[in-house]
Amino acid sequence: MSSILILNGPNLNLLGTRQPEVYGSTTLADIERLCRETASMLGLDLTFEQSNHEGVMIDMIHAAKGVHDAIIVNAGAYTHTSVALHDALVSVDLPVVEVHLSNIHAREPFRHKSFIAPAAIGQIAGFGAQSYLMALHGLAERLRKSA
Ligand code: CA2
Repeated sequence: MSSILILNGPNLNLLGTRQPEVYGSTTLADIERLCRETASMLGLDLTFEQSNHEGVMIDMIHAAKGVHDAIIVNAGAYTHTSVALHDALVSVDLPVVEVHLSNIHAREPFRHKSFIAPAAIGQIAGFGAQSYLMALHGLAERLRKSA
């Protein structure tokens, strides 16, 4: 069974509690539940993590090597700032899918740049919690083809 790490970055623990006009009323716990339902339907093992700390996220990415088969990452605001997360994702040599709840390209200019994108096989943005489920479907197909 393929194993996927879903890694969430800063402030995503606040989802559903503030700024519902931007991020909706779905909480991170709701997203985790939906991801677990989809993963079990697709026959994927799932680890779901969140950290507000860049270094902790980097440690989790390093620890994924040899344990998980792919990473789905919503790096939150670190998406737009972190060369270190980019380098960590490249270093583990696993398929990475970048996800965002909002369409970062339709928001403020400072959100248009992603340091994660060059380390990823693809980016899904703008579909709310569905972005994560689409990433799981895409990876399931990719991992099935490469098995
Ligand atoms: O759209 C996304 O998924 C983002 O990664 C969410 C980040 C944002 O910085 C990125 O540009 C796009 C923000 C995470 C959630 O932040 C909250 C802030 C206040 C209340 C609730 C959530």
